Amino acid sequence: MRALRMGLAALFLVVTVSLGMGAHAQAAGIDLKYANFPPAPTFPCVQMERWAKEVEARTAGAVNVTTFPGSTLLDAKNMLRGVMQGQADIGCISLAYHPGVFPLLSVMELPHGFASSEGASRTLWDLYAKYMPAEFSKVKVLTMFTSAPSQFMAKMPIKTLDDIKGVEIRGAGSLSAVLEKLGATPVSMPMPEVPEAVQKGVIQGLLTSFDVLKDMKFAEMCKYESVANLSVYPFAVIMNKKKWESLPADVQKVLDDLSAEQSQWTGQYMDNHVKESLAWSKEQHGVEVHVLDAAVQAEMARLTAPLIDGWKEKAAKAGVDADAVLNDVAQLKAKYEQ
Ligand code: DTR
Repeated sequence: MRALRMGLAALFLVVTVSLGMGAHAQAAGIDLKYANFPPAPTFPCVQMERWAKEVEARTAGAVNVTTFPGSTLLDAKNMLRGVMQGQADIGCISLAYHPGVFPLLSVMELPHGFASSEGASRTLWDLYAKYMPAEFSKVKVLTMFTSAPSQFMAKMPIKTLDDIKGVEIRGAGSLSAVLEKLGATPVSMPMPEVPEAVQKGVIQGLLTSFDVLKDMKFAEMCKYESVANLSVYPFAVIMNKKKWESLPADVQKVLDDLSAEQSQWTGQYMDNHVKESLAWSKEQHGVEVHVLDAAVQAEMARLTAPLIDGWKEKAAKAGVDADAVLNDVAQLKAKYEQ
């Protein structure tokens, strides 16, 4: 009897110890390959490293994330397909690089006048969570975020619309359309190709957020910065669907619980980093920063407003309730940017 009791106690001990090893014990040894397209110092890669660290910590080391910045595993153009086919488990995509593929969430490329990456990133994530658009049905979305508002960085001063008339400037997707409406000559290409295009004189400048002045060294080549506060660029971090389905429920929960937080973290990081990058660029490279006059900014808003109608038409054709989505964007923007 005593022996039986001791045996039961030993069994109880074994069971509790193995349960106590942590909820992720069953998941030990999960390796995830995370691909990113721009260089390691840029914000999409900084947020990738933060995400990897958080996931490893929150799964008590059961999940190991190997990161591949700078197109070392997949480049910008192959990212979406590469993740769907499983060349990488996770990848970061810039929605603007895939015109027509995201009829609903491309709404975030329109000139809504977001003042911060945090406000725009949280709006983007809430929109995704509310609509769960079919355009992402073939992948698992882990998080979303946006760049900060887009500004001009150029080889020559830009103070009026005349200064960009016919000038070759880089913008991707809807940002190319913005440039076209403003009378510039838009040139579309993924971010990693832009430094060489500026160097070779293929383009005279670019339209994106000021973080790249430091992170991609544009401060050396584009000495004239103009604050225009044009559209943000939306990004999505996606995972191969089969890989996602193969993960234990407790690991899936850790990743799901991180989504909204990661979106906000990235927005906050970006907003702070833009300030830091501008200060560094002034100090190290003596860049000149001009805030476009209110009248010029108002004229830009007037010229780009028709892009919203263009989006509505395309979105409606894809079965999106465009007015409802635009209404949500306005409400979320007001909520997150009060
Ligand atoms: N230019 C946009 C968004 C963007 C802003 N900063 C970075 C840094 C690295 C890659 C992209 C971006 C874009 O090309 O997507």
